[in-house]
Amino acid sequence: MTSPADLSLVHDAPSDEEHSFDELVANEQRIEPRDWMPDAYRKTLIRQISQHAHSEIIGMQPEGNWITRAPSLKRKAILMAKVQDEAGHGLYLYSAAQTLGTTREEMMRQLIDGKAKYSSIFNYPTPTWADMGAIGWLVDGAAIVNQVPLCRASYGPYARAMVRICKEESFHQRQGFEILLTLMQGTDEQREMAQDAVNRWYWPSLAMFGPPDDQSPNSAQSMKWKIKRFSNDDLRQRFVGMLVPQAEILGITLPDPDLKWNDETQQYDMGEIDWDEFFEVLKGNGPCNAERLERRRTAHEEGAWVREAAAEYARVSSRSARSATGSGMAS
Ligand code: FAQ
Repeated sequence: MTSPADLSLVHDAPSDEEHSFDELVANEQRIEPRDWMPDAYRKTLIRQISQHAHSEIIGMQPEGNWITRAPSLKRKAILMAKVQDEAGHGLYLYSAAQTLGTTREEMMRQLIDGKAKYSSIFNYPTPTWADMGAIGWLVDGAAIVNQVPLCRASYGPYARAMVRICKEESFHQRQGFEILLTLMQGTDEQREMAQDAVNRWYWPSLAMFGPPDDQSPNSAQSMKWKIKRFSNDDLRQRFVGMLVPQAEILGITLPDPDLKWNDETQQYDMGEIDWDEFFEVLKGNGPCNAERLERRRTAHEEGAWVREAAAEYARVSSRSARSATGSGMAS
């Protein structure tokens, strides 16, 4: 007869599937859509990848605001290409999330109903052209620091999507830096505009990395699964270390009086982030949350005819392809 102690052993022993999942992760190999994976791993990935996709799609809005007002044809063409890239990133990411068993419709429904999260950063306004520079330099800069390690995420479709996304983000960051550099070499008014934009975007870009490690409920498990490779605070620190020399080249002041090099820790000490503001933005109370969601909702409704037409076109094309190969006649 099996004793209760034996039963608990039987229950706790990892199944073959669990064992091979753990081995793949431990050996830095990739989990692919058809592999067995723990439910919680699947859920975490759907959560993170769909939030990331929504961020790219909502993230088109603050910059989309400037497409018609970019100061030259060249700037307009570059900005349009950047915003299109962001749409593309959203689509790769939705596709990666779909490989985990969720649907595009479900994800879009959650976004439109205000039930899904997207990055806090996209709830801030873009009142001046310099905001395009600050978004490129700071927001895309933060995105690169956060996302390069995701190219090594344990889930194959996510990691592969991130490789291309990071290449494009790198171009985005440089175009933002170049907008700010041009403004900083211009008139006093242009320099003030650039500094003002950096003053407004600096702290929200630091908050993008997520709450401090001791308030980040998902980090420890995500790092064990090798989805995340570094903690929120480590990446934030790395980002600040990258910004300081670039700010010097620009001649821009980072708006943190407590920012200074610490010889002992070999990194920058920095001031306190306003976490109350961050959590308010997450609750939907940021300066532009309502506007961003409303715009997405309207675009979704106005785009219904495009989705219907595309679905109909796909249906008719596959029917004519079937009848051309004879399979339509056989059925
Ligand atoms: N905003 O336990 P953790 C871009 C939530 S793309 C809103 O630390 P986790 C490109 C978090 O979801 C920018 N919510 O969570 C671009 C969680 O809530 P939940 C997006 C945030 O997942 C540039 C709760 O707080 N990038 O910029 C934020 O381990 C220019 C507790 O947090 C990505 O999505 C936030 N900032 O770490 C486009 C990268 N931070 O889900 C246009 C992939 C945290 O439990 C223009 N994502 N939360 O209800 C990640 O690396 C991670 O998901 C983190 C959060 C680091 C964002």
